[in-house]
Amino acid sequence: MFRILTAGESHGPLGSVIIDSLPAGLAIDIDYINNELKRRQHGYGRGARMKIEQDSVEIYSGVRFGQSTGAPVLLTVVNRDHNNWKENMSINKVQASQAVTAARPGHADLSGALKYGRDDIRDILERASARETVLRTAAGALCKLFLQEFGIKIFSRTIAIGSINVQKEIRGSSEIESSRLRCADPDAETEMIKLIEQYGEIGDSLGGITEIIADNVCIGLGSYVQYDRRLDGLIGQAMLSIPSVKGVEIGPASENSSLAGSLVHDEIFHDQEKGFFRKTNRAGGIEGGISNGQPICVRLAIKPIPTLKKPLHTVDIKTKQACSAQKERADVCVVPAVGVIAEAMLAIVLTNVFLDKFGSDSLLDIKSVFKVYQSRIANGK
Ligand code: EPS
Repeated sequence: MFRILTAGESHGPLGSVIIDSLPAGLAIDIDYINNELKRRQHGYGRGARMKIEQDSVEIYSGVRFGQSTGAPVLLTVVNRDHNNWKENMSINKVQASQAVTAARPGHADLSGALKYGRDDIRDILERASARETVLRTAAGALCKLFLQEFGIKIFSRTIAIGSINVQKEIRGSSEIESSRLRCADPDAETEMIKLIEQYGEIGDSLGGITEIIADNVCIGLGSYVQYDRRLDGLIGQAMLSIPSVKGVEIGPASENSSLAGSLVHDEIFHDQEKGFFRKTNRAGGIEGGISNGQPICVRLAIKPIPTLKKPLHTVDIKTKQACSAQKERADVCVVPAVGVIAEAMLAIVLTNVFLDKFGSDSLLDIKSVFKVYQSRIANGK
């Protein structure tokens, strides 16, 4: 079974990820993986931490002479900021540093400290931190390389930051990649940057909406036969596991909920050249828990991050006295970064269901099974 497992604290020496059951024979392009990490770090509204880190991977297993071998792949990413945290993150017992006791509303701080019985919230926030998503992005980059072998490409773009919405329908373009907010609407981008500046000045944070699209996905990934094999369910779980993501929609789901069924469902057509096809994609590429050959479209509602320079009211977990929440250095807006992380999560989910359908040991074998399947589908059977 394909799976990934990460380890590492935000200010620990490094993060690591094991990618288990990646098929053998995949060309591993380290520059591609590092570029994905760079894309995740990019984005106006990130805090000072992103000026310290220059994320890049080291590969320790599962790759030989530039190709995956089928063995578990171990990737690591160093936290440069660890140099400033050596004492505070010591593995060995040292003189205790100042414990964090003021829980931040909206973070894992209070529930985590109570659940794990810790009296220093740092034990919670170090692992709950979104720093962990650098490792998912690295694993997702390998999955993207795998999916590209079958023509599947994944994009993301910013749709809204705070109350400012993008008006243009552009995706996967160089404009998005060069935009500071992954947004190809320069007017909206200017307004968004102003808003992020304003919120940064007053010590507040901003959320938004991002869209992720997978193009050229074959028909038949996922299944309706069990609840935990439904592709939309798997995507929902993966997306909601990204810190700050609080809502997921497949296709224009909220809009569909207020329309008549006759206006929502994508009618089916057939001709010699195209085979079965649709003229619309209101299902967002998934029907009955299975990919239907249309682009998979996912939108995410992202909450404003909970670490605020303008702290909220809370309680000290030690003294139980009212106080202000812990002030940590923080980002103002993470919407562009979430887009890149969500691309990685979609790639991880699609790789999983793809390997489930077409086998998982050798890229060569998977390609031949895929070819036979594609010709059966092309014959409409
Ligand atoms: C994060 C807080 C900030 C973010 C961090 C996530 O880190 P710090 O507390 O060191 O300033 O920058 O994100 C990353 C380090 C990253 O690589 O994305 C949090 O509390 O979740």
